Amino acid sequence: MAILPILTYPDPRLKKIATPIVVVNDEIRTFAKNIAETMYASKGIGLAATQVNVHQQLIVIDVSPNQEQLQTFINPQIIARKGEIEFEEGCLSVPETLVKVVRSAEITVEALNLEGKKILRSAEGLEAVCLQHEIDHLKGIVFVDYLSRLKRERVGKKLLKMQKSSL
Ligand code: K1U
Ligand code: ZN
Repeated sequence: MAILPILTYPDPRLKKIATPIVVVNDEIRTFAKNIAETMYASKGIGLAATQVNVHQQLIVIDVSPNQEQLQTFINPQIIARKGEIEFEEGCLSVPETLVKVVRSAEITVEALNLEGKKILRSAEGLEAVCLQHEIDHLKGIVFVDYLSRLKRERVGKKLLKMQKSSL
């Protein structure tokens, strides 16, 4: 297994649109293990392939209190939405930044599992928020894209400064 490097905003590779996975094979299953290990090592509750510079549609989440309920979604699509929820989100690609985002409160996601079988998952609360955040990553959307241009540029400058000072 391996811990993969996570891209940091405003890296332009975070804007790439991920392509669907055609065959769920051992290579995909190994990648799923590595991205899950990366999420746990980074103390995250989710991670999208885009964030580790793999532009294929795969996300992992674990919103359970003891982080013992890993869920992997391949080619996830939101097929139903209800209500609204505002949540202060974090992002492993945007360190030291929390942003309040309004999203759907309840969603149903259709995806493939690691056996390549179709699954449906209904989610609410933090799980729904996290799934929408990760599916956004696959579309090249980072949560700061919901901010005004001025605020987004401020976050970008702050992170570039942090990256330069850590070199
Ligand atoms: O995609 C990511 O960068 C992971 C991100 C997922 C996420 C957290 C919170 C709301 C939506 C999506 C994180 O795991 S950030 C770190 C974290 O564990 C966390 C931060 C704020 C609230 C709850 C958890
Ligand atoms: Zn994120």
